[in-house]
Amino acid sequence: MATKDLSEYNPELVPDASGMKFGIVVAEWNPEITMALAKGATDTLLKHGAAESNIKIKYVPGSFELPLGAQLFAEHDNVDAIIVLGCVIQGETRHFDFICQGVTQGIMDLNLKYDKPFIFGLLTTGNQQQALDRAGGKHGNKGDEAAVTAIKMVHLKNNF
Ligand code: DLZ
Repeated sequence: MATKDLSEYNPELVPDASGMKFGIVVAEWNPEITMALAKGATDTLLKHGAAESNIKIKYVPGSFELPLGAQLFAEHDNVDAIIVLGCVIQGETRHFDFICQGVTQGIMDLNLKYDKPFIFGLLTTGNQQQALDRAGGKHGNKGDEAAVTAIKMVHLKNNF
């Protein structure tokens, strides 16, 4: 099965992001990956017109802390959307499953609780190379995809 290029999208279908405010929460585990995701997300938001002053970044220790970091943004800042970025790499134990499940459910719950887009930019890979491939490597950058999704969802909400 071909893997989608995460950085490939039709720019004509991306609304103007000027005036939109974004929070980005980045997990510090696997920093080589997550900082590349953060750069991808930020560059893409800027490319579509977001002001630098309207993009705020906070850091949490690991992916498991992403839902709370995102909730704090929703409660203490007037951002229009929150992007969470992390990378969980499968190890020998079931830790991977529990973290992925917790983050996935946590982010979904926040979307519905706050009536605001919380964008799921979590890489869940079998090894480091697969993560690098999706953090600016041969399969693009998941941060780009998350940023485009955030812009589209804010636009959707603003136009209901
Ligand atoms: C403990 C742990 C492990 C083993 N692996 C990862 C990982 O691959 N990616 C990641 O973002 N975080 C990992 N963590 C840390 C947990 O997310 C969390 O920070 C700790 O369990 C403390 O709550």
